[in-house]
Amino acid sequence: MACRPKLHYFNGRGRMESIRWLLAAAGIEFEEKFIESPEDLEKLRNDGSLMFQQVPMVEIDGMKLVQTRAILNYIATKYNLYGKDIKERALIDMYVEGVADLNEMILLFSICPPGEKDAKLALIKERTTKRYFPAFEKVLKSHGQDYLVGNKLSRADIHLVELLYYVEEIDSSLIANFPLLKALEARVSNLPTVKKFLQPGSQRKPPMDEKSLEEAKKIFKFK
Ligand SMILES: N[C@@H](CCC(=O)N[C@@H](CS)C(=O)NCC(=O)O)C(=O)O
Repeated sequence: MACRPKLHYFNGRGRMESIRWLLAAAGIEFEEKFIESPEDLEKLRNDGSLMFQQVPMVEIDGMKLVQTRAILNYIATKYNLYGKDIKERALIDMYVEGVADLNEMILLFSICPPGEKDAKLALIKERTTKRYFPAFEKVLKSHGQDYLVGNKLSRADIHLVELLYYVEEIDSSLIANFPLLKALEARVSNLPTVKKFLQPGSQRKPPMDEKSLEEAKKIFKFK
C-alpha cells in the first residue's frame, strides 16, 4: 500500500489549507507534521527538505514537494481532478487562479494589522460581489451543468467551494445573489469525501484566531 502523504506546516489554515481540502475531496488520507516553533522550521531547512526554505512542504510518492501551486497541480493530476484535455485544463487553471486571487486577499486580511482591517475588508466585499462571484455564477449559468468544467468535479470546484466557506465566514449575505454558487456549494459539500472533511474533528482548520496568529508570527518571523 502506498504511503499516506505527509504535510509539513503549522497547525493553521494558511497556504496549506487548500492542499488539505484537495486531498480530502479526493478521498486521500494524509498525515500532518506540525511545525510548532522556529526551531522545527529551522530543522527542516537544515535537513535540506525545503528547496526555498519555505513551507508548505508535502512528502508524497518519494518526493518532498514545495510551492503550493506545484503541490496542488500534482495532487489534482494524480487524482484526476484536472480536466480531460488541455482545453479543460486551461479553463480549470483560469478559474483556479481567480479563486487564488480572492483567497490570497482573505489570507492576508487574516494577518493584517488592526488599522488596515476595515479598508481590506471593504475591498474583499467589493471584489467578491462585483468581480469574482458574478464571474463564476456566469460560468455555471452559461452551461447549466453541475460543475464548472466538463460536467465533472474538478479542482476548480473544490477550490471555489473552499473559498465560498471563507467568504461566508466573513459575511454570509455576500453569496445571497448567487444561487448557482450556493447550489454548487451544496452539491460539493454533499460529496461523501467532502462531507466527512466538513465534520467536526476532521483535519480542516478553523479560522485564524489571535493565538494561532501569534504562533505563526513567531514561527515564520513576520510582523
Ligand atoms: N510561493 C510559496 C510561498 C510560501 C511561503 O510564503 N511560506 C511561508 C509560510 S506560509 C514561509 O515559509 N515563510 C518563511 C520564509 O519565507 O522564510 C508557496 O506558495 O508555497
